[in-house]
Amino acid sequence: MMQLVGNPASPFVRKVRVMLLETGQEDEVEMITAATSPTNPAPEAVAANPIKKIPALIRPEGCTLYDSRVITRYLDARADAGLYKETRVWEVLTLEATADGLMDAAVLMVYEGRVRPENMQYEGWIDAQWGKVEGALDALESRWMSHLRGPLDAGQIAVGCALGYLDFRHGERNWRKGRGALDDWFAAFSQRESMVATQPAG
Ligand SMILES: N[C@@H](CCC(=O)N[C@@H](CS)C(=O)NCC(=O)O)C(=O)O
Repeated sequence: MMQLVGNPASPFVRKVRVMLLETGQEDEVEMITAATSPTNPAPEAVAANPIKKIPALIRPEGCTLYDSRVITRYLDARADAGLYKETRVWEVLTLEATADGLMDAAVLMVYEGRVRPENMQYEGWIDAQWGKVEGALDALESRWMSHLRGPLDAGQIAVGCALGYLDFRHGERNWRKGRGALDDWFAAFSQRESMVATQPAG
């Protein structure tokens, strides 16, 4: 049985879990919960990934996989699910990279507040990370809506998890303002069983 080192609060882990549900592979992976942070890495994360991040996918045969983009692509190939369709694979990967970049910035903002001592926190740096989030949101709203509305793919899954993370950790920043198309798309996408089942809490 494969093992997923992860945590339900992580948007990168959620991407993998949504992919497992959407491709019918959820029963083939056991979840190993790891509470990790840059300054206090979980032993499970350290053992599975030299970069000490989650998710990592431990396979009985073959090397342990990281990071999330490698895992989602592997799971798609394993199930022959077509969520990285060959005819538009570069668009799908770029959309996924956009969502992942948004998540990276949004996660770093949370770490800045939680992991760094208060007198070492730098407002300008936090604002700059939020600037990246907004850049990604604006690109989604202005350039990616028709792709997002098309048949399900890995790029959409990543965007769904990224927006879910903004609601979870940065709700007060009101990402929906001026982005009505993306807001509508996310309202519908959030209703998918895979999204409902993986909603972060706490
Ligand atoms: N590029 C990585 C990012 C994963 C990531 O940042 N995970 C966070 C949790 S949301 C983590 O493990 N952080 C611990 C650390 O930064 O050391 C991926 O796509 O898997």
